[in-house]
Amino acid sequence: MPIKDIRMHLGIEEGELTGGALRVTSPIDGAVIGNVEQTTVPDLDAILGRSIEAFRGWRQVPAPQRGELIRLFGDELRAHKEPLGKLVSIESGKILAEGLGEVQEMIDICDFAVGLSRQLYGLTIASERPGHRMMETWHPLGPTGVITAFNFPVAVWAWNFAIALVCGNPVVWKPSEKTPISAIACKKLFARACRRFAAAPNDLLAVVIGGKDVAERLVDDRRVPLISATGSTAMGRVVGPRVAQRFGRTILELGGNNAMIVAPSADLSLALPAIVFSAVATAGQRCTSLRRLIVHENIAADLIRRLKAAYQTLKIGDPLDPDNLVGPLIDQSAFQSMQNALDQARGQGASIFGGQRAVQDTFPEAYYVKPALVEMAEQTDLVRRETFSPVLYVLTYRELDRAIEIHNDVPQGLSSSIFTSDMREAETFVSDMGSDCGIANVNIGTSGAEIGGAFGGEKETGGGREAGSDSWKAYMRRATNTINYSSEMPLAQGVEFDFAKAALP
Ligand code: UN1
Repeated sequence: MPIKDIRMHLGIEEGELTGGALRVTSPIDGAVIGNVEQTTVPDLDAILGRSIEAFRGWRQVPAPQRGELIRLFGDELRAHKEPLGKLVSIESGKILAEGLGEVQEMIDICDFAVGLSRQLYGLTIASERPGHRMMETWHPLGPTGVITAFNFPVAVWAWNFAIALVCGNPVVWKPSEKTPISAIACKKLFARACRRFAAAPNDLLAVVIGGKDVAERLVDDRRVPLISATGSTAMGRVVGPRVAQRFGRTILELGGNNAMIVAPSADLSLALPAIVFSAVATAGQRCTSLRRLIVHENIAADLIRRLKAAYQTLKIGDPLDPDNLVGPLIDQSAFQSMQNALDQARGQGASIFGGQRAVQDTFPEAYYVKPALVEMAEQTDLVRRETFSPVLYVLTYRELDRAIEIHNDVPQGLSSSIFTSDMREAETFVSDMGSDCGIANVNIGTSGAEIGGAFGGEKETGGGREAGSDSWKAYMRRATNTINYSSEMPLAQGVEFDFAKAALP
């Protein structure tokens, strides 16, 4: 399906992709796929004003009805899964199966949010005073700023959007400058859902396309009580303090340096596909991509041999061709940082398999690479750093305690896994003494999390949680209500306050 057909299927007008100042290229071949208009700072100011208006109306719509709008949006996504998945592949470079998977992840979170819209539960709490009742109520927060990265151009936004909307918050979305067309498409699909839903105010969703100036303005604006930002730790270091400065809230989902421990009892017929998928899918450009393999020394040689054999046969090329499993890196700078990391590893005595540029003859303007296996003698600062590309460092261990120590000895804390058939090892890994990450898996890889769980991680990963479980609470404000239905006015903590001395009229 050529881009023109995709555009038409998704309801994007030709004029929306021409004449703008932001040139969008596909990482598949470097071809220009659109020139998109950017949002200016004054535009953003007006957009935020309209978002506040939308909030005033939307918070009055009962939550289960808000869920109905998300149900309709989920229907649009189901109906447009194919063209949207293709667009995601074209704009981000991930293989089509993963592009479609990303849209499925959007559909899943919509379903979750529909159910959630009837489950925004608060607690009731026993009051210490007679004739009193305490309860918690959850209220919409206000416009939610969502900043997303190129690697998951639509799913991560959808996690935030679907939940924010049922919680009663409009969304102002700043997608990556590398993937704005996917965002425009999502806006079109949401507009279709809104047309089938009379109670939807205008401006429940705004897409702001632009660079640093627009992002900074969004982050600093007091009208936006919550900023949910996904991207690098460097970005989070700027966003976090700026939002904190105005006492706003953040959900930060930043870098990962995800590891897998492979124990002697591991079923290697399961570990191998899990490693390959986690390390090379999305060309190693997932937050959850597997970056470190910590293998027991007794099985390391065998596992590395089998991994090399698997890596050798991986088909690299056009992500729209179903034969290929590895698409391109997003751009030249991603390629350069991968090569820099490999050069440094070489300087540290590593043995490197793969890592070279691939299919350059077919795609001279694009950056395809052979995924790399890098055997390191120890975990150096280079290994502790996240390089957003398919580089898998391999380390060995003798005792599980040491493996867990190596595992946790990185600044990031997103995803982790252990392959073992030993129940003691598995339970230790997910215990208080085990992985320090937000996601800790047993006998599956580090990537490809389901939306039902809370997604996010610790340390430099930023601490935020998105998607399932009770992540919704971050999108609402909690009020504690104490209700007196007695005819007395007792005070808490048993305080005796002699009102007679106050001569109340
Ligand atoms: C991301 O890379 O920012 O767990 C999100 C996964 C996907 C989401 C990744 N479900 O790999």
